[in-house]
Amino acid sequence: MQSKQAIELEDKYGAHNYHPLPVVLTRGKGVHVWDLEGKRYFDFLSAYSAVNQGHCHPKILAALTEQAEKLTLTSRAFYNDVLGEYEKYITSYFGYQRVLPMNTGVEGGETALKLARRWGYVNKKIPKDCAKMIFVEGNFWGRTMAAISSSTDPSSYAGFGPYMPGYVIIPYNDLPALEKALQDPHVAGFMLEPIQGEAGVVIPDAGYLKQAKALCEKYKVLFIADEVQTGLGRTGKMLACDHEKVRPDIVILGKALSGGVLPVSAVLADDEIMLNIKPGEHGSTYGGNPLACKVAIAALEVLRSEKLVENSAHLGEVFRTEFRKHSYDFVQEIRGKGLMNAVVIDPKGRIKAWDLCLRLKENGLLAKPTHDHIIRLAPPLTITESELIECCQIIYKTFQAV
Ligand code: IF1
Repeated sequence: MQSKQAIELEDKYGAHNYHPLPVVLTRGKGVHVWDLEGKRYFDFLSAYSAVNQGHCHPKILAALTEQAEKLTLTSRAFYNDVLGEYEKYITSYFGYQRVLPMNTGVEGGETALKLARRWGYVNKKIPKDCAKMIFVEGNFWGRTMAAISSSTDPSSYAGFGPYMPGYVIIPYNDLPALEKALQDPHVAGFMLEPIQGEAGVVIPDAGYLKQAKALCEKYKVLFIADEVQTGLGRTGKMLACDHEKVRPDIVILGKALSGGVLPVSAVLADDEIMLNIKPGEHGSTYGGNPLACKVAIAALEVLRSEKLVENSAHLGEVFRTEFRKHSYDFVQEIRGKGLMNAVVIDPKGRIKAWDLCLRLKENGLLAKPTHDHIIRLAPPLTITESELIECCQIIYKTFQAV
């Protein structure tokens, strides 16, 4: 089958809930993917940061195939011999007492909200059904009704009402606005991305996370970090909150927790928060399945054994330094931390981000715009310095030709 047929099949039989770049991928290995015509690309999206360990990592696949031939799913109606091992591993890996295993990032967010509301009622004595959650403008944590109810992006929420009640939306990176919102004694939790991904790699001022956490402690509100995209080495630290030595009350992980092999997410918290949910009050058919647990252990081990966090920090500096050696009238800025970067294109400039991505594709590098004028540039954390320099040259050659 050629790319054209593959695209026609999706167009004819699939929901049109995406507008993909016109490339049909058939194979991935490390930092590279190949299309049906055999052309090789550098993957600079990394499946929205789900393949930090690179495509089809052999150690993660080995864990997958070994467990797949043994036992894939028991449901939580019974115990199995893998979940406890995984729970011990991941809680000591991140320094929390408990983990609640789920599948997708948004299920992790929903779980965190339920834990925060329940903690609000049990520990903060918020009156029944009065708990409030604070979110920030520009947030993105998934596509469920609870998630889009907190969105300020019409393409996420418009036309899907009515929305979840009990939400307060404040500006990102605005401590006075946060302190004002925290005065409400019915607030149970404050949830945010340490660096906003979908908003276009929006980095808050230094100290914002630290001071926001301190304000949450002052007003007895849970600080919930959505590290689904920023976590697992993407920003040059294991968790983006580590840049400010902030320990969230609840951490949400997803995406690269499985190295892109199957959906695995996790919510980390200590006993005081986690044990408020009693047996039968929350769960999921696949949550904590043995296959996912073995894959997640392998994915986390690879981050450490291949020093991907350090590589992300170092090569992130190299990337931004290289990029800044040239300037382009249609580029407003490059920004990022570690290997989570974005180029902001002048919306009134000579070329659209989409067309730049088409040209990058022609030159062998895959990236996709977010919000029309921002191009996210996020390769797998396994990229080598020489590969990164090669990619900088592709970007330079492409941008120069405009
Ligand atoms: C799509 C965006 C990225 C996330 C953060 C939770 C989730 C995501 C910070 C939910 C998911 C994905 C969803 C996917 C595209 C992608 C995305 F552009 F949509 F916003 F990465 F920026 N927290 N992000 O980024 O995780 O339930 O998807 O496993 O919906 O188009 P999920």
